[in-house]
Amino acid sequence: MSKMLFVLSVMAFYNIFLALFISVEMGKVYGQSQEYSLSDIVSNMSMRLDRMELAMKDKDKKIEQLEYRLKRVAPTTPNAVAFRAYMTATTAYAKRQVVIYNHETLDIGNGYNPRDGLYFVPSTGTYVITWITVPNYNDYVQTLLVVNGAVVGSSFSDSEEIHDIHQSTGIVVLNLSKGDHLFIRVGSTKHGVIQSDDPRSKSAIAGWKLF
Ligand SMILES: [Ca+2]
Repeated sequence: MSKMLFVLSVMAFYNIFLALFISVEMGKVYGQSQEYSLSDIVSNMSMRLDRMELAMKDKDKKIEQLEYRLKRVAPTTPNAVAFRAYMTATTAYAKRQVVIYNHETLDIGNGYNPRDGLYFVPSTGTYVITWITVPNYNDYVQTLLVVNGAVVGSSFSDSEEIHDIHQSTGIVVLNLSKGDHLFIRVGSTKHGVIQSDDPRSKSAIAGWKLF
């Protein structure tokens, strides 16, 4: 009986040992597979981040190159309009006479005529019109911007009480339609001539279409 008990005890001990051994080994394998899996994920994410970082650097470089090219290439607008002309000599104008800026330096849109000082609007849009008037010493002159016969802007240059030049600049932003015409004319207040001999400042007109 005791021998039987001994054999049973040995068998039970063996079974317990076997179960423990298997569970420990399986635990090792399981643990290792968990470890590999996490490591793989981290490694994979790290590689992806590296690739994304490289791609972003590449895109940054391309954006930088495009910005550089944009700075070098002048914008081209099919409907661009701009003009500028100035007076080449000091001229005596009567009251209400149209001022003629006889030297055209720019006329994109072909709207300005340097022979009569009239500007015909080549395309409808919002425009900036500006003009500089330089009075002679001790002179004064009012100049007006006239569009389709209506005064829409005024500027007054006044050196009356001093032997000095006090030029004035008028600037008007307005909507214009194709075919409208405009010019600068002398107002009802004036004394003397409009100067344009001095290279330091010339009487001029300029305009451009904003949009
Ligand atoms: Ca012209």
